[in-house]
This record gives sequence, structure tokens and C-alpha cells, in this order.
Amino acid sequence: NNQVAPPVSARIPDYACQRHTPLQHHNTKFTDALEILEKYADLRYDDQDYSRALAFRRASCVLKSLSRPLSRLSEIQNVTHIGSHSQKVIQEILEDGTSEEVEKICADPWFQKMKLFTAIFGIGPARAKEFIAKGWSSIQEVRDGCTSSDWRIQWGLAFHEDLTTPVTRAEADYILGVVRRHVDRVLPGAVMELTGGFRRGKQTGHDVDILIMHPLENKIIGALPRLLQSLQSHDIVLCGRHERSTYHEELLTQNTKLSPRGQLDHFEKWIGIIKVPNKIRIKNDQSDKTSSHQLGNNKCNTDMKENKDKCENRNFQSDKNTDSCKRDVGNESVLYQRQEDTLDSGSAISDSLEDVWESLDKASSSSSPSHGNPREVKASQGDWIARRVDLIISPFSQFFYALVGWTGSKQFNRDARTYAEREMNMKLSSHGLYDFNQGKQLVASSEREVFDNLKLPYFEPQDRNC
Ligand code: DGT
Ligand code: MG
Repeated sequence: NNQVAPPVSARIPDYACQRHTPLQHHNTKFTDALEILEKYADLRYDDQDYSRALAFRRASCVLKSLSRPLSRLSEIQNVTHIGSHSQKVIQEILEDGTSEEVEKICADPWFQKMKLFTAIFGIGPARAKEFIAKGWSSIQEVRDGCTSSDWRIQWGLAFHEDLTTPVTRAEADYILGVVRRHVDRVLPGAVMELTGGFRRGKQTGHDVDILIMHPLENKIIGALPRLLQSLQSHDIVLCGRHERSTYHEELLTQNTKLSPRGQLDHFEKWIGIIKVPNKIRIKNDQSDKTSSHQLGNNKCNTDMKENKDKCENRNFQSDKNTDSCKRDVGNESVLYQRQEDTLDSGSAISDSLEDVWESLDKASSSSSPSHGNPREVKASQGDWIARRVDLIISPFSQFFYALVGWTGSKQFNRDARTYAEREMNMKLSSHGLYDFNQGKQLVASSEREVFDNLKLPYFEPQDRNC
């Protein structure tokens, strides 16, 4: 069949948030190469200049959304976001199967060391460059020579092998289950979502991101410290840092720059490392990929149903003082409702909770002394593996924006925010959406409504893998 396929360019919208970007796509040989160029540019040039890296990321993102393999450059010649450098690399791969420039980068010892060092929890490009300047080229040399008192670096170095072993879907589900048991105890009726890459259908990830909210807006006050105490008392937590919320309403309209390494938001959160029994990972290794994916999705459905049941049991009835929010999961529509809170937010944090905050703050500002010395803990490690976990707690009113933000991908968020600003005169963040035309916030009571408010077609999390 000699028929030439029509050019794909006419059908490609400008922003990644307007395109289906599935996890499995047809152009990996190009996108793998472009992502190496992106990573190299990100590490090579200083933090302020992410634009070079972004150019490769944008090009790769477009290729991921194509519904078939690219067979000639002319098909994408006029596509926005595929610049001349990316085109050159694509052309080379079309002709020779590989790109010389990419091969060179992969073989570059500087690049290899930068990748090795920036994979350490707590180490960014600036610190990695210092290590290279000292002449270090292995993790052991960093372990021997690095004197940083940063808790992340200390634990990151001690548990580096654990933390660079990909987290499996079964482990993510296990962690979600463990956290849920403790959340049920300290914050009954709370809703939890596994977010990040796992929600987008990935089978492995570098961490587990869990978003928590309660249908009663003020119920979350003090809940995270209680949750952490509960987890700690069961010897699940290895180390971590609790961050208080820094949110205030003016942030909704302020112009904040998107940082290259993810969006900073202002939610209360816990960033840490927990222990997962080795048998959980081994179980996952034995199951085939498709079934474990389905298992994950089914589990998510069950989770949502459980929460619905809880809401209904607690008799969250709708009335004029009650907002409600809905989320579609498969054929199921899950209703979360908001009731007037009985707590007064000003006095809600009791003295005893203030003490909990303080002790958590103290423990996390140093190298988490309450959890022991990282090297000694590593030396006596039992039958478990260390896993990075982020627990984020969102007020009900911001939940669906937080869900979109924490589901990602980072590039999806970046483009959605740029689209909102440039095309809609709105400001999007994980806390909400502000419409400058109307001079007001747009509420969302489902994930779909976030897209509706932006006048975007809805994309499932699995289609946000740019
Ligand atoms: P992974 O863990 O390597 O499989 O990849 P992801 O996509 O789960 O990335 P991760 O864990 O760094 O972040 C999860 C998502 O949450 C990501 O797609 C973007 C978003 N995100 C990450 N950090 C922040 C943050 O500090 N604030 C906000 N709003 N979003 C963040
Ligand atoms: Mg993640």
C-alpha cells in the first residue's frame, strides 16, 4: 500500500491539556531520545533557564499524542512545539534509527554522574555539581564524604538502593490501604485518592502520592499530625517532614512562576519514607501486568464506593447549606457532600494538638532524631523496603483542583496553567481557578467540572501522560 498518510499536523491542538496522551503510544523511539535531551538540558543549564529542556519536553509530548507511528518528518513540520533541534533529532532517528547527539550524551560521564547523584532523595542539580567538582563519581564516595545535616539526604543516602528500586502498583495499593486504616481511625469519613503516576495508570513509580480530604471543611484541621502519630506508633514511618499549610486566598490571583521540578503548592503535607514488607513487592512481580492494572482500577472503585457508603451512613443530606460534589468512577457516580461545620476554625486547634505540631516540627527540622540514625537503621533493616510517600491534605472546597494538580503529569499541569492564563484569562492552581473576566473563583464539585470551567474537553487520568 503506497498511499501516503495525511499530515497529522492539522489535528494537533496547541496545548497538552487539549490532547489525549496515553501511557502507551506509538513513538517511543523518538520520545525516549527527546527526553534524554530534555534531561540533559535540565541538568546542564541553570535552574532559571528551563526553556531549553521544555522545548524537548513539548516536542516529545506532541509525539506521544499521535495516533500512529511517525513515518516522515513532513507529517509534523508545521506543528507548534516541534522546533528545529527536535526535528533534526527526529529526522536522524528516521534515517539511521538513532541520534548521534543522544548517543554522545548517554556516554558522557558528566551526564551519568549527574543522573546518579540527582537520583538521591534530597539532591538537586546544584548539589550534584558540587559532588562532581569534588571528584566523586559513586554513591559510596558521597556517603563517605557528604556531611550535610539535611534529613532527606541522610536517609536518601542510607536507603538509596531501596529508594531507586521502582515502587510497584501492589506496593502503592498496600500503602494506600495502610494509610486508610489509620485515616479511618483519626479522621472517619475522609476521602483518599492515590494520585500521581499510579492514577494515570503507571505500573511503577518513584513514590506514592496520596491526597486526603474530608467532606466537612474544618475536619482536616489537626488530622495530619494525628495520622502521623498513629502511623508512627505502629512503627511504619522511617522518617519524614511535616509541612503546615501556607495557603491564603490572595494566592488564587497572584502570578506564581511554575518551577521546573513540579509545582509548588500550599497544602499541608507530609513528605517522608515508610516501610513496606518485601513480600508485597514480590507478590506484584509474580502477577501479570494487565491483571494488576485492572486490580488497581477495581480497587479504586471499591475505595470510592466505601467512601460513598460512609457518607451515606453518616447521613450527609443535601440542603441549601450543603454543597455537594460528584465524581464519576466508571459507571458509578460518587457523591461527596459538604455540611456546615460545627467547628470554629479559629479555635479548632486545641492546645494538645499544638503540642503535637511542635513535636513533629522539632523532629522534622533536624535529621529526625526520633527515628534513629539512618545508617544504623539501614544496618539493622528487617524484611522490608523503604518507600517514598507524600501525604497531602486538602480542604473540601479545593479538592478537585488538588486532584487534577496531584494527578499530573507535570507537563499536563504546566500546559493547563498556561492555557488558562493565555486563552481564558484565568489562573489555575491546585487550590482553585480564578476567572479575571468575572472577577471571581470558579468552584468545582467534580473533576469534570474543573475541565468544564476551563472550557476543556474532559480527559481521563490515563490520557494525561504527557
Ligand atoms: P512518579 O512518582 O515518578 O511515577 O511520577 P509522578 O507523576 O507521580 O510525579 P510526582 O510523584 O513527582 O508528582 C505527582 C504529581 O503531582 C505530578 O504529576 C505533579 C504533581 N506535583 C508534584 N509535586 C507537586 C507539588 O509540590 N505541588 C503540586 N501542586 N503538584 C505537585
Ligand atoms: Mg509520584
